[in-house]
Amino acid sequence: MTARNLNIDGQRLLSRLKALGEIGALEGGGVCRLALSDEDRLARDLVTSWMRELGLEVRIDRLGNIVGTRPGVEDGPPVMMGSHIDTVRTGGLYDGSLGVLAGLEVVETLNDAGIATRRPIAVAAFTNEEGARFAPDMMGSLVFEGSMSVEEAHAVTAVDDGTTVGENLARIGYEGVAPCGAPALHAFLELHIEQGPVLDEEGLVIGAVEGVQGISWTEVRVAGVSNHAGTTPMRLRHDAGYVAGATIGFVRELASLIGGDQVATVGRIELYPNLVNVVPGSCTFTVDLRNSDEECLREAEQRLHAFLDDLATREGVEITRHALARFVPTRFDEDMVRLIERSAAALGHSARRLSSGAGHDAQIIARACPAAMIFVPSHRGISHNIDEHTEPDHLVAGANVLLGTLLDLAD
Ligand code: HGY
Ligand code: MN
Ligand code: MN
Repeated sequence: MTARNLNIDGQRLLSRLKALGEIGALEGGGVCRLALSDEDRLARDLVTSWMRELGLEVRIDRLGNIVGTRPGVEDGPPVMMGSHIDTVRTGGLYDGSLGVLAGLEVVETLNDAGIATRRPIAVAAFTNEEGARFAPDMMGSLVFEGSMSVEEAHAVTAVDDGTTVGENLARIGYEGVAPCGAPALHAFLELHIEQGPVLDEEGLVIGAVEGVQGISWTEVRVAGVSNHAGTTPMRLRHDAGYVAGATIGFVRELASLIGGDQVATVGRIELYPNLVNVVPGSCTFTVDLRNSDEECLREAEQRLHAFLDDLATREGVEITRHALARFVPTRFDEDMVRLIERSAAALGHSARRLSSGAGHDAQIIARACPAAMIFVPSHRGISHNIDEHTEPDHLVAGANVLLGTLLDLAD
């Protein structure tokens, strides 16, 4: 059998996605597999067992990044496929998992067909892509690629229980010994659900992703004065909750003001003491700003900072800001984007180019080697939501485009 008329085994891919989705399964659907949680450990155990069954050499680095490698006819830098298996608290079955499991499916298809590729092939599951529990997002690929030190990452504390990345890696038994940084890779491919509405609305199957928009995450801490909700006249208040509320409204207007594809979200908010009859004395909230244009993103950040400075004076509170994550817009390798388009056309799948609204490991690995992404549609553009859904045919189509593109790169 030649490599050209190979197809992945769709049922096998779908059953692995189902099996992985059972780890952290939520009542009523969806998945909660927060980074370095017990559910993440179980998922890691399952994925590494599959890697070993496929004969891959499994390597775990000091941040728990998992890489399974299949030798090529020649030595040298591998072509890597991969993504992440951690999820947000209200995650779906496919965000991240598809990219890792489709990589395993490509390997098993080549094993079944007895096909050896010229270059080695690797499949990666990067630690903590979501950044929901430990910021920044794409932490694992940042450390794997070398932009973030493993020591810095180990020291990051969780928003939920204050424990560190290092403590949790040790607790779940995934602090490996392999060094991090400066990986030797020939190319990197990530298959991922679009998580937006474009492919679904246009009735297309494959996205050849040209790049990822810029991302700015800020944690804002407000120190006001808690006081009695009934006895404190409005003129005497220093209301931390009001600052959060005003900012939520401000960022919505900021997105319209900046225009284009600017998006803005206050996703996490904690009031203290969070009681019905107490003026909030302190508050912590996050602001997520994104734009495909770096200048516009910078303007959005500057306007947010000016708004908060002015609000602090007017409300008589103290506001401190802490950058949780900051990524400039990324362009993927044009030749690889073309390979993806060619592979989709060869399989007869409708396709278009588009940019990614979500952050991905590929945008970090693109700093170490040529990288690109393949998207498949998200039903009604929904993701980071338990109703996240992608048609099985589309999942299989994406994995076949991954196989075709991988073979172009590995031979
Ligand atoms: O936030 C993101 O874009 C990604 O899901 N971590
Ligand atoms: Mn993802
Ligand atoms: Mn995600």
